[in-house]
Amino acid sequence: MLQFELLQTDGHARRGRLTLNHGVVETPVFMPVGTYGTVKGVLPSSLEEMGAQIILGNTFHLWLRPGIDVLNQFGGLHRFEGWNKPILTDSGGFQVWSLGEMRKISEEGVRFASPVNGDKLFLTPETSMQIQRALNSDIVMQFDECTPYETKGHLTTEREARVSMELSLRWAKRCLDEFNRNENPNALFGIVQGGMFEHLREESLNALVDLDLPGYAIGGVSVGEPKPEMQRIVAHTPHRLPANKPRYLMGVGTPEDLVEGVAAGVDMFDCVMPTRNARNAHLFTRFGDVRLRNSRFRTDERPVDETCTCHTCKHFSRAYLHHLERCGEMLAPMLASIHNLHYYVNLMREVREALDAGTFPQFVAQFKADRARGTT
Ligand code: PRF
Ligand code: ZN
Repeated sequence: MLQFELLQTDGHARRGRLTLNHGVVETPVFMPVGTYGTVKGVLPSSLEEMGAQIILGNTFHLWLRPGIDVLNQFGGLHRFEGWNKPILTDSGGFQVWSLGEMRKISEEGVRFASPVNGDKLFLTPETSMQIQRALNSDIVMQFDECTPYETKGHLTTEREARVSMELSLRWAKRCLDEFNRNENPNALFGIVQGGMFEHLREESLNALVDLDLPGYAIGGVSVGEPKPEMQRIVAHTPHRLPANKPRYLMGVGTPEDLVEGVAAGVDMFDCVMPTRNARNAHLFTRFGDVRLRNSRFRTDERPVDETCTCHTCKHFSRAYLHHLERCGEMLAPMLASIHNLHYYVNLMREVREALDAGTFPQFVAQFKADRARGTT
């Protein structure tokens, strides 16, 4: 079940509303990453408080631990992790790919040794669909092969990118067949691949559109390519996808990347950056980035961002966060994660409000000026 309503557009930018099995998602949206069935260090109630509408989970990790039997016992991931709103799960393709030399890819699927206990495992488009069915994810991602930017010291050639893209297409068809084998209240998204080659991206996109899936993602970007290369692909692909279906840019990126993505026609984003950077005391704010370890914050009574309404900024000073960080206290990454996720979630809320008001271009100009100003 999935319904997508386009409410407003400005150039390629879109304001939409996605209705899923577990609720409604206003787009553009940022989706916090909860790989192992938890957004690291953040309570579900905090996610709700900051306005998160949908979170991610990972097929690969949850298959290894706790395993399908436990997830079936709980009737899916929602009850297990205590999150009653929509969930999107990645298929495992990207995570298996990240294992590097540990895996062997064939037409049938990917063979690899479990990083947990060394067991021999085999993940296929069919098993990925079965696992995601057990997770009961509202949005199920196709099993794909993420084409690398570089392999064994050379840039991926057009030939290599085509072979990989065509494999992902055959896997998309197998995913759809398996997904449709039983009644399913959820929605399957295809993933456009094609490396850095625009004509391959168009071939991938056209073949996926022929499958008439309820949504589409752009994969294979932010995989080590230079920023201008990523920007070229993000400018090329989204607006070529069907206007009446949601578009998801996988694993991107900085606040600037998100705003650029919206302008290019993207509706959905996820990235580990807000939570990972928080654990390294790197905070995002309206006025540029803050590194909490800097000793200039030792006596600073101001909140991290004076315009921020997050729990961290409402209750704590930079001096206190700096202190927690220096002492290695658990609360430091927790409060930093709350602030960073709030920043990302709220950035997309501001984007939606600007699109609603017809002021998106002015918003983008102000966003860039504020971010470039830097913190004092
Ligand atoms: N495929 C899948 N998941 C992903 C990616 C992909 O290409 C990326 C690329 N940035 C992130 N996550 N299945
Ligand atoms: Zn804050």
